[in-house]
Amino acid sequence: MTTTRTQVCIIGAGPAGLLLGQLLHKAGIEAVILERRSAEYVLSRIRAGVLEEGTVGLLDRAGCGARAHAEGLRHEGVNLSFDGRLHRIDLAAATGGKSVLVYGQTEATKDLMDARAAEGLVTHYEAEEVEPHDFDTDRPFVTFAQGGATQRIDCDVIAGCDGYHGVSRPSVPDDAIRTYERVYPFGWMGILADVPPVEEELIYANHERGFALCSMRSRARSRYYVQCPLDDKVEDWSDDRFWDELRRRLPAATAEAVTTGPSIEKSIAPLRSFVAEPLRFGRLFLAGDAGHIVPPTGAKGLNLAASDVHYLADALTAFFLERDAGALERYSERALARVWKAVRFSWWFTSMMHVFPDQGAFGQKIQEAELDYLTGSDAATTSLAENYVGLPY
Ligand code: RFL
Ligand code: PHB
Repeated sequence: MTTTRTQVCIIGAGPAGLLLGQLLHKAGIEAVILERRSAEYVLSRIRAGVLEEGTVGLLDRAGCGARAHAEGLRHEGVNLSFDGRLHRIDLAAATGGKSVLVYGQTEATKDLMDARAAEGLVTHYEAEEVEPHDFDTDRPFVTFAQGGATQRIDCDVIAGCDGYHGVSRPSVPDDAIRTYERVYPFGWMGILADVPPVEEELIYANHERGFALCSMRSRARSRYYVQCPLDDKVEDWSDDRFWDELRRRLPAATAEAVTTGPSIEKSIAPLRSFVAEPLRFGRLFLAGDAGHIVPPTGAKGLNLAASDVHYLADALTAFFLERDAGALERYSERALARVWKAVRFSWWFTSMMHVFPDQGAFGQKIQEAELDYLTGSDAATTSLAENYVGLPY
């Protein structure tokens, strides 16, 4: 077995792991990343599309923000559709000029991967049987297999950035962790197509047939979603069926303006709220989807991964450069305070926009009344807007 040493062993090369690697490198702290999949596979997962200003700021700090600024679409508003009409929320007016940046997770991930490669930093892709050990001591290590050989990385700290299905969280003894969960009784069927988006800004649509979302990746590439039953398969959704269903859930004028075209990607995502507490176990730290999941309705998942990484990079910098072990102790509490607010927002937005099995005509009317209130009240609009653009760190 070959043994090497680093300061931080990061498990997972998703946005959380890659961003943490860059921020640590900028601070002069060494890190190695272990990723189960190939780089191409990681880049083929179509996921988030909306970045908060704080997330873009972190990409800048990591030296990776240039393309996001050049190619991302700055949105100062977002649309809500309900009861056959479209209502624009002016995010900038409600938040003193804040906006969001529409820039695909795959692009941000690629920028982070490219920067890592340019600096010659080590990432082991297709690492198998990754396992964290002895993180309840101050000499943790991680083992993994590659090309049939087992390798060991000795480190000071392990960062579990390996997503919801990763190995880090399950390595923690059951009695040291508490989890909170809500599974929603529906999923999102998503489609990517090289057609111009129907509107300049996103549309979140409440409809009695189910939720729909009109999003985009660029002025020439659209990303659309419709709420679907959990047991639906991608094969159940021909392109024609998808476009018909999407249009039925939008106001008539918007539906008519939808440009359809062949899909280039289709997938179904289940919806879940999940939080693990705490996010620290001795020298093992969870960040991003490894520690919490939100339904995509508020576009918060990737942004929360970024804010965790912000707190974790700060704590690790204080630990390694200033010998401040207290910073590590405060990480979980600091990160979770922001996480729970985003979990609350995503749950609330999901509850207001989707058709639930038991909601009936009464439930539909209550949702419409809430949306009417939300769009008619400055206080309620401001509350939605400040959460949507992202709460401060
Ligand atoms: P990731 O992206 O899941 O990356 C974890 C990485 O760890 C690897 N891994 C392992 N590596 C080594 N050993 C193991 N045993 C491992 N197990 C796993 C995985 O291969 C992977 O590369 O987690 P990370 O970095 O925390 O990032 C989180 C985000 O990816 C996620 O929160 C967002 O995609 C959620 N999300 C959205 N977030 C937003 O902020 N805005 C959005 O608009 C938004 N839209 C979405 C979304 C997620 C979606 N899906 C499919 C769940 C839309 C959808 C449809
Ligand atoms: C996306 O573009 O994939 C997207 C946008 C907003 C969301 C979720 C997903 O809330």
